[in-house]
Amino acid sequence: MSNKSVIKSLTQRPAWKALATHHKKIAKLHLRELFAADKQRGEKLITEAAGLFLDYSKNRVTTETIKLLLQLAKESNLRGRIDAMFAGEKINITENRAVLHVALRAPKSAKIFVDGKNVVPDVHAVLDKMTGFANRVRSGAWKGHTGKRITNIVNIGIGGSDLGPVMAYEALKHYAKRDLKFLFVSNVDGADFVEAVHGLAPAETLFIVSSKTFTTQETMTNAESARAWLLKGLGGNKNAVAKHFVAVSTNAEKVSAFGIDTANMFGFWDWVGGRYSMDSAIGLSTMLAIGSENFRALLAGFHELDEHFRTAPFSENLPVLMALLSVWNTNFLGAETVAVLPYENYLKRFPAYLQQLTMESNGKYITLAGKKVNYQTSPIYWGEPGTNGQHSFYQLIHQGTRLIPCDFIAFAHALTPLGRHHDLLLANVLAQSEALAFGKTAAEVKAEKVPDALVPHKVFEGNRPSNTILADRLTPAVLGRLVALYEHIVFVQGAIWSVNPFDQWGVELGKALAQRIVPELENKILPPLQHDSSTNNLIRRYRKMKSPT
Ligand code: G6Q
Repeated sequence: MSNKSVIKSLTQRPAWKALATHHKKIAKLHLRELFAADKQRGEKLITEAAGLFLDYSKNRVTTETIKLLLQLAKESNLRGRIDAMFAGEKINITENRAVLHVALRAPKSAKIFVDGKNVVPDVHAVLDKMTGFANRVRSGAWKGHTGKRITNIVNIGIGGSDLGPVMAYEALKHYAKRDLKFLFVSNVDGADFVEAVHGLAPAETLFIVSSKTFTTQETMTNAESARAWLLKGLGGNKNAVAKHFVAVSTNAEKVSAFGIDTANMFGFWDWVGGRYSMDSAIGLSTMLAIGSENFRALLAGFHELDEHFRTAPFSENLPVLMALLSVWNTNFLGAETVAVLPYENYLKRFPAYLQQLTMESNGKYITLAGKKVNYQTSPIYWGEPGTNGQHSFYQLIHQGTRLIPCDFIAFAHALTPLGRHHDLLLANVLAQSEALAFGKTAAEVKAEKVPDALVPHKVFEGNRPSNTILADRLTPAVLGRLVALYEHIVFVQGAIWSVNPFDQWGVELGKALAQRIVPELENKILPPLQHDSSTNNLIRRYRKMKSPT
């Protein structure tokens, strides 16, 4: 099927129809029955690539379900879509852009073209520039305005220019240079900035202003406050800015207007979407923390998973299978969310990172053809690290009225082994997926001599689907593979649902309305308000509350 060929709307694809019929047939099947019917199921519905082992046997599927889902991928022209992305075609059609985060981690020898130009040398030139800078800061060769070495690094950015860096810093803290302190400021709420710089010495502080556009309200407001804080702390000499501010951006003009020397600007390109940018120069704070070798290992991990995604048959392809299972759970089993549950404390920000990646990408009701969908698109992704979640919201996953498919992520080795902790952690993750799948019947509860009145409360229906991903240990390379895995899951979901995962028009309206409201809050004289009666009233009330006189 060529990339240009017309794809039927999703519910008209033969495989979709077949899946709907198939669903009726197997909807009542319990995971207990599926496992009883095939003693080897847990050894069959597995796949492994790039050091990630995936057990998807605890999903409510049969081999027929998988076959039909693979057929759906084919009818959705997934192959064509993948090839188009890797070939640098402008698949982000609403912004007329190529989508080439895969080029950010391509080896030097690779050739990836956008508008006839190989972009790989540019990618490596920026990486080399980042390396030179990171080495100077880490070694202390880079000095602040007063000659002191840098000990605090504050990344200022929001959305895609924040969530990746924060997540990666937390995830790879074990590999970080501990005499450097890293802080992340994103919110326009002044508390974020004030708390981040609390107790920091301006003479030892470096700000990285990370903004693709260099126009984002929150980031520019925080950057201005940072500049004022620095200048106040260093006696007001404007020359200090060049030693304490660097920028990651695509907008050299605005960077230079801010007072940052463009020699200290690290660039990227319009074919890198914000939420796909943690492995571009947006990862500068990550490289400063873990060093360039570890950063390159992270990129190599991404690339390994990219190659797997690009070349492995769909039936063994981790992102393809996980995406298809999520389509099954969402569109046929009616699941509304996916819980991502890493049993690795260093991954505590991974669910937050995935929220943007998944929901900003596929939270769309308009198809590539500009039509409204008649099916659900992205589920809500959320989660917390285990075992903490077990003592809060897992109750709902086990006995609530909703179906919550779970992705469990675990590692064979702890980065910080401590007594029995790791075996206990792993016992818990394995127990959770077992309990969710198989539950506990009334007969089993009664056999424990539970009083009759309590029996229904102690029954677990089970039949709750989950995936388990097991890897050796959380290294930079493994983090790269995990992030790439979810990036490509999102890509496959987008291809099935026929939406564009690479734009985000849905964030624009609120931004524009806020711009309009700012003067209505700030002006001394209240301008005539032309909102609805609720918004008008809230504006008046806020003004009164902030200055009662
Ligand atoms: C991500 C989005 C969005 C973006 C931020 C920050 O895919 O585009 O989250 O990253 O709005 O934008 P700037 O980097 O331009 O400041």
